[in-house]
Amino acid sequence: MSGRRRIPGAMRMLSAALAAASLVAMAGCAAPAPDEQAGEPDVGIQLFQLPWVSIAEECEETLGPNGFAWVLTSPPNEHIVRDEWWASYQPVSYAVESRLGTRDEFADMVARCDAAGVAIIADAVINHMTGQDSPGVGWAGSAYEHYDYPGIYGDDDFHRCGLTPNDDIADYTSREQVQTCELVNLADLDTASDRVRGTIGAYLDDLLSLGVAGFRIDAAKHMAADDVAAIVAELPEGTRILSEVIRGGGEPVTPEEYTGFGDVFEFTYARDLGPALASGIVNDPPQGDERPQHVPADRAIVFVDNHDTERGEADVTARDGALYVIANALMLADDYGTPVVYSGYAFSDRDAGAPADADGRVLAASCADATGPAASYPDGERTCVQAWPAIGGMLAFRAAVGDAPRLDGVRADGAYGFEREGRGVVAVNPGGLAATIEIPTTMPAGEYCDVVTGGRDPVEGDGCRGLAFTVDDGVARFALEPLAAAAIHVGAQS
Ligand code: LAG
Ligand code: CA
Repeated sequence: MSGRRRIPGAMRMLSAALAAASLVAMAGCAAPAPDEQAGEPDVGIQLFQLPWVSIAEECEETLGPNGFAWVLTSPPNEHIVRDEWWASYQPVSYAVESRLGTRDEFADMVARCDAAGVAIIADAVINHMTGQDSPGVGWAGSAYEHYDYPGIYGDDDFHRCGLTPNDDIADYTSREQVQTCELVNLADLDTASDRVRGTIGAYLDDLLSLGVAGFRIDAAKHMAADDVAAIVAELPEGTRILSEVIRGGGEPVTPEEYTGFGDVFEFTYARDLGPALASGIVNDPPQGDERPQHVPADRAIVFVDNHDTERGEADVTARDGALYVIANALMLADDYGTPVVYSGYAFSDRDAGAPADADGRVLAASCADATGPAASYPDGERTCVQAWPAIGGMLAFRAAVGDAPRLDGVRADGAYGFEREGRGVVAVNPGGLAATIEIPTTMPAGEYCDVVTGGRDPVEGDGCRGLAFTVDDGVARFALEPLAAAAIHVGAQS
């Protein structure tokens, strides 16, 4: 008895739309032979502040070929006219017209991504409207005031919590404040009202009519779970719902309240992974279904960082290059949750919008020829994480290991790794010294191409494009440079 326990594998729940994506698109190595144990694509990519025309191109050029199943877009609604990226989070109307593109461009994106096997999840900002105290005109020409959006919402449609001097949320231990007061002065919709629910529902239906597969529910914590549930209940069966509920210690509103009608972003995952990598000490995660501060695996959306945390709490971001690859490799090799990879642009000012033209339209950008990570990115440059060879390789690893259980990890020389039973092994060295690590495995003996550094050469018989590692006598051996990740799987023998 080896004493290696098995962590119960998580069956990932996927909507029909996502499951329909084709395995043929897997990249990083030659197309694997049909394999019953291989997994369905489930990985998403957040393409932050990327215009619709560019997302369409990414679906065809990088996302489909690399095996991504879905894209999380930035909000498509009409918004206030400002240069900062967060203008997107202040809706003026539900017209699908924004600095990221027109309604026609949005529809074209959805169709082209669909054809590439990639579903679209739209960021739905439905907790609030603008935070502007003075009247203004939105991106598509709609006039508005703080509590008046002609034709959509009037004064009666907003909460005025009356619990704090300026109606802003001040105390996150108060459920009533969190859900009925204003988040940074953003006019808070009365989501308990049937009228408001109907108006939000019509907006979501409109996006569904354009072909989206589902929604990220922005600021879900700031709406009662019952309110979100009531809105979601009117949507067609199978609509994917990803609620953003930032877990907060000692807060009464919890992510668990939002799991009855969809998935939730599990912030604890990155909060465990980031500091572990930054300190160079990685351990096995807590075991089984009882992971503290984690929603059940089949409800969790996991991420290394997102557009908020890369501007705040995240310990590891694209700025960290190789360490970021390690973080993503561990996440993509894991059996907990559905991962969403993040791709944004470099900045030194947290408010800085994506590069735009003189009228404020965000400029198109392509990652078709990108590699990475780069040593550094000048402000405004796209990180193009979706095109990094290591990320594509890890998506191929994930597809190859499918639902194989994650076994106990091994630590040696500051390196860490684990097996997905019989299907693949991942190893990382987050430290500054070279390390050697041996990980027991039931994979067949042989030489395997490391998918992080290139995988198998697509030209038959040409071996590996990058490194190779061997499995021998039931052990996978990895010699790892400082800040390196490596992964081998049964679909990529040399
Ligand atoms: C979110 N999730 O719950 C988004 O992920 C997050 O990016 C949004 O904040 C927030 N909720 C509201 O949708 C972002 C920026 C804020 C910005 C806000 C509204 O992180 O900085 O606030 O969007 O645009 C900005 C100013 C505030 C000001 C407010 C209203 O920073 O100082 O009070 O606008 O004018
Ligand atoms: Ca609210």
